[in-house]
Amino acid sequence: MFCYQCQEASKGTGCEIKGVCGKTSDVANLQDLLLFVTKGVAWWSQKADEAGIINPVAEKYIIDSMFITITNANFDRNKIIAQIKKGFEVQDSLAEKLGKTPENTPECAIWRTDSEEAMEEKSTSVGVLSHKNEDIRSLKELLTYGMKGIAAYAEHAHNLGYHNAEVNAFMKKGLVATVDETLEVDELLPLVLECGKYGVEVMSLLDKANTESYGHPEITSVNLGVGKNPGILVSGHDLKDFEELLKQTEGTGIDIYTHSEMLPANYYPAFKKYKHFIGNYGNSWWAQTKEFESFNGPVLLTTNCLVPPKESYKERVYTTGAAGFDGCTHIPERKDGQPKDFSVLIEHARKCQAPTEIETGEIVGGFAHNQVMALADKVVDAVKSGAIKKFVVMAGCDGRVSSRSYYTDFAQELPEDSVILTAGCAKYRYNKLKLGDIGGIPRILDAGQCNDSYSLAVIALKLKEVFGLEDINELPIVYNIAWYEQKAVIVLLALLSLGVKNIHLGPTLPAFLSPNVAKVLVEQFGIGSISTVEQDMAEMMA
Ligand code: FSO
Ligand code: SF4
Repeated sequence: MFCYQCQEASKGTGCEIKGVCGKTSDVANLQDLLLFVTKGVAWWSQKADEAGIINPVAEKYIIDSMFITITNANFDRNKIIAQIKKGFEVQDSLAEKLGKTPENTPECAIWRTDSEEAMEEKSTSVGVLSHKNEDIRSLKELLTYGMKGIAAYAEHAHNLGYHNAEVNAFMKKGLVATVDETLEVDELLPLVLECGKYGVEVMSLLDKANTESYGHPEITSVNLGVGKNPGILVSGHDLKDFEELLKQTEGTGIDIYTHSEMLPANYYPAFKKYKHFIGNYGNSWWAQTKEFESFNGPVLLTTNCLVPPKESYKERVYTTGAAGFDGCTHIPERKDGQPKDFSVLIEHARKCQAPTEIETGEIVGGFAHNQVMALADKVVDAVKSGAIKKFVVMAGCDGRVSSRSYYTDFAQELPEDSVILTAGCAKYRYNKLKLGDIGGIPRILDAGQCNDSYSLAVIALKLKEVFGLEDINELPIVYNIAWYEQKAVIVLLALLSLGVKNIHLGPTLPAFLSPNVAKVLVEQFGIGSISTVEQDMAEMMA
């Protein structure tokens, strides 16, 4: 195996024996093969588009498969093999509809086998290192990881019935580009930036899907304590799953709590009406090894980030959608427009004790674009009067490494006339600090999940308009972003495509950036790493 797609890549270069995330070498290789087959599906699907054949099954397959290969989503070998086989079927059906095999068909579009052994063997030769030139490899992987992020957001939008044909078309174009051996660095770079543009598109689509389905997030005090009933804890990002579970547990005596990236579900009007929705339990994804234990009841992972569960609570872990783990019960997909069936979780919860309280109190969130715009006058006045001197975007992901305490310290040390704009699980490094408010505006404004970084961009663009500025970089906004997995990659590319410059990215720069590609990002976009809190503070607050 060789994988370097996330921030925790072993030794800062790549995992080669086993993933730091817990992914075994065979699963890592099979994920590479799944991507290979998905590229074949993209190739056939593009040909079908050219021939005017509508093929939504292929488009959904691409999104599902890319999402499955995201860090910490799916560790289930059998599920990945089944998805590879499904890819062959999707390819065959497109080939049949087209009638003849076009010329110059790439290997990923014709390779087939029924045997697991042959899959294992092939899987070792189609991974990241199959690209020999390190800059080409770097750009193709950067593009691939950006598209994995797009896939995740497209999947959530799809589940709510929202689609964007242009995003789907770009996914195919991007995937096909990764198997085109003729493309040079100067042809791949624009594709990476184009990927960012579709990142904005897909986040906008998901924003529309979420807000039209569940209302605009609003300022909310989220309870951190627990009730007396047994509960189900929901993690991941999928709001449709969350809604269906809320409905199915109503009146059962089972309470519902959010964990990690599901926290922002508390901010949506449509979910507030459920009395058995108690609040948020615990912190960001990596704290689950302790917090799932003390929760006592079943846990539903709707997406990543799943840490390989300990035996002590593994039988309480359920997965659905792109998430999967060998030995954990998987809740099947919706069929014929019917909701998912969560009855096994509900039955399980009945036999469990109520959660053990690990904290009490409340945190405030719900500052997505609509809510912030409702406060626009206040915000603009505070900027004009000098009460707010800087906005600091600290969005992104959290992770396990101890050096991430940098972000807690950074938030704590920020001058009192600065406001943090956040989204994603990165916020757990500072969202429980008592940073106070500026004239009623809290100093930490949480817009929501990582995809709600879109809200932060909307807010920035609106402020640019209000202040009559030419360039988004003239705003008193600095960016100190933490990354972990591939959704943060698309958030970063999306910001670059909006023209945002001088983003600080930490805690370390991606291992998949070759020195030359990193140099381009530094020269063209001023991307920088982080150093010490003191030094970065001096630079960013200047
Ligand atoms: Fe975090 Fe995980 Fe949302 Fe990621 S829970 S790390 S960027 O999946 O997607 O922020
Ligand atoms: Fe390693 Fe990250 Fe890849 Fe897991 S996802 S194998 S931790 S680089």
